[in-house]
Amino acid sequence: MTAGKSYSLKGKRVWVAGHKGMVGSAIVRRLASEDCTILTADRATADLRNQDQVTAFIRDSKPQLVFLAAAKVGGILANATYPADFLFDNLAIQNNVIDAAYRNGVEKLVFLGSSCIYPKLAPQPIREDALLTGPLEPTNEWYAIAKIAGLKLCESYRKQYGCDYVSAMPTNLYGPGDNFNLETSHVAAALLVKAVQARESGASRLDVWGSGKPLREFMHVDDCADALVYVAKNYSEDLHINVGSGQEVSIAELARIMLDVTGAKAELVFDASKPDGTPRKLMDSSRLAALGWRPRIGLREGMAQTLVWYLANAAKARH
Ligand code: GFB
Repeated sequence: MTAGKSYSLKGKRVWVAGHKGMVGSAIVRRLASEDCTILTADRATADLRNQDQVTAFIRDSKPQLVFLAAAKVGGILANATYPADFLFDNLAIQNNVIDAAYRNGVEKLVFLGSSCIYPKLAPQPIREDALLTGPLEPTNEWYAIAKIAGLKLCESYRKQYGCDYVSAMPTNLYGPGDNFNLETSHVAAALLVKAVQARESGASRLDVWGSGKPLREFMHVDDCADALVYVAKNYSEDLHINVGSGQEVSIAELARIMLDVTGAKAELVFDASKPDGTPRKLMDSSRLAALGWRPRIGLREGMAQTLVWYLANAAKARH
């Protein structure tokens, strides 16, 4: 595969939209070792759902590269509970940022999507060309439709205006800065919190939503941030690119890893009243590998590192 033209970050003004989120904050950490100026905007400066505020921020701060990591995100229950927010807020954020970027001469933009853009029953591992070949998983179709619109918006600005705007689709992520709220979080953060609580309380059971059978591919957010910077530098094609780790486990296996990592002694109890979601979403990330990028952080090692971060940071905030 041809890598397309390469893009240097040297001396560039780089806006990380969504710098307070798990992915955005990891991109900021990663960019610290690049010779570039990092720009951020908190919500008081620019509510990304507001077109005028986004336009003013981009016009005044003059970024040359934008990482669009800002989004309304959440786990399987949050997606089902807030479908309007997941669709409307995400459409608004990406429309505002991508269009204002174009109108103010932003040279390069990396839009972040998600592996949930693919059909529920896509052939595994999922290649980029599986997009729009079948029905979506109902538990996250609102978020998926927003993200599909976002990647198509980038593609359309490439075609119509010649913008070097690309889209990357990360797999399920975890790590420092994750959302550890049990109602709205993704599974990795939720099971980490539950295992810590079981260890602290000596509880004999740990509740796992659904059957425990769905398979998920997990990637540490620092690997993801490294891949996104690599994509910014080395990828320039119309088609979006998968960003996966190849590390796939069942939810039950993930729960057992959490028990091991935390030292909790609980028994896993599966709650069939909660949804399983899509049975499997392992991405084929061979196009990214062909560009020369590899993940570095193993799942168990990454979870242990996240536990240390959680105990030093988020756990304190809960008490
Ligand atoms: O991570 P998760 O919320 O979302 O759930 P998805 C993954 C699997 O873990 C599901 C199970 O089968 C859940 O039922 N699970 C078990 C749990 N225990 C828990 C728990 O305590 N909390 C949570 N949250 N899940 C998301 C999409 O899908 O993937 C987003 O909703 C996004 O839109 C993201 O695309 C990457 O992996 O099913």
